[in-house]
Amino acid sequence: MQNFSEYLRSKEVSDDLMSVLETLEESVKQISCSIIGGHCCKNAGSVNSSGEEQIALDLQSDEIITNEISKNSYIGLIASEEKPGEERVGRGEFAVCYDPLDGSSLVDVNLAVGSIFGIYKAESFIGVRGDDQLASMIAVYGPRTTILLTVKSGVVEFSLNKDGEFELVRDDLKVESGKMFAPGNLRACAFREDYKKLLAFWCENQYTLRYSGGMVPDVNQIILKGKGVFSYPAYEETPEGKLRLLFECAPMALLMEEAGGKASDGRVRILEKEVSYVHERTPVFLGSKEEVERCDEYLG
Ligand code: AFP
Repeated sequence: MQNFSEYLRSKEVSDDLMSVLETLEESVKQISCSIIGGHCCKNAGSVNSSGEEQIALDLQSDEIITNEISKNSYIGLIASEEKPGEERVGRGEFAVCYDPLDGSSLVDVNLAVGSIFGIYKAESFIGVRGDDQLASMIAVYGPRTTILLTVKSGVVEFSLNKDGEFELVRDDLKVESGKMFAPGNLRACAFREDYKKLLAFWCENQYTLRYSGGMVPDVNQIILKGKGVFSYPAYEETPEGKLRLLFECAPMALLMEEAGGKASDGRVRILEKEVSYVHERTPVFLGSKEEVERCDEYLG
């Protein structure tokens, strides 16, 4: 079984990018420990730049990643969902954006949560597109701690073993067709006939519902099962949608497209959208080609 570094070497990833990814791998190991440690479910008494209540684990996860990144001179720029804006942290040419703990409202009810990372070479995140990413990865803190990674040559899964090593457990993951849906933001149905009609299609065609309220485990499931669609549309109350382009949608979109799926905002590819503000939100539809095209048809 290849470990994380052996896999990267086998893909001839450059030494500097490998070092960056190993830093993020180490962060994930530490976050996994802090979640299992069970503390920090309490509210931190603060809100992030998106106006969302922070729990102590959000802040602790952010601190773990920021601390590990500070030791890596290849990384010069960071942006975190838990920080107000991008921060220059050195002269390195790599830029890492991350949602340190996505699904924090699920921690206290013991549901799976995750971390999301996008890796670029950029002087600023303003103006980048998801297509500019050199790599992206998500970590899932569930019964097992796993990582889905792409270095733009397919998608692979690693699992943290009892020796504290991530080992490669699945490679060349592909998303084809299949009747599974993860429909977010059902509130929008009160305002959007088109979303109601799309949901009716899925229900009338006996799709299997798989929605946890955590984007990371929900998208992870679609990639591992090789089928399905995750939807989170906008509506009057959230005209740009809820999910963040830079921290959540672009890294996931890269994984989905590398697995042969699609990712759109209902009109354009997520990976083509230029970031104009680090906390910018977007509607998002991720999954098999067929299902995302259906979302575009119904909602575009
Ligand atoms: P929290 O981080 O507040 O738990 O939100 C999780 C999330 O950002 C994403 O992981 C989910 O897919 C989405 O929000 C769920 O949103 P709804 O609560 O509107 O279903």
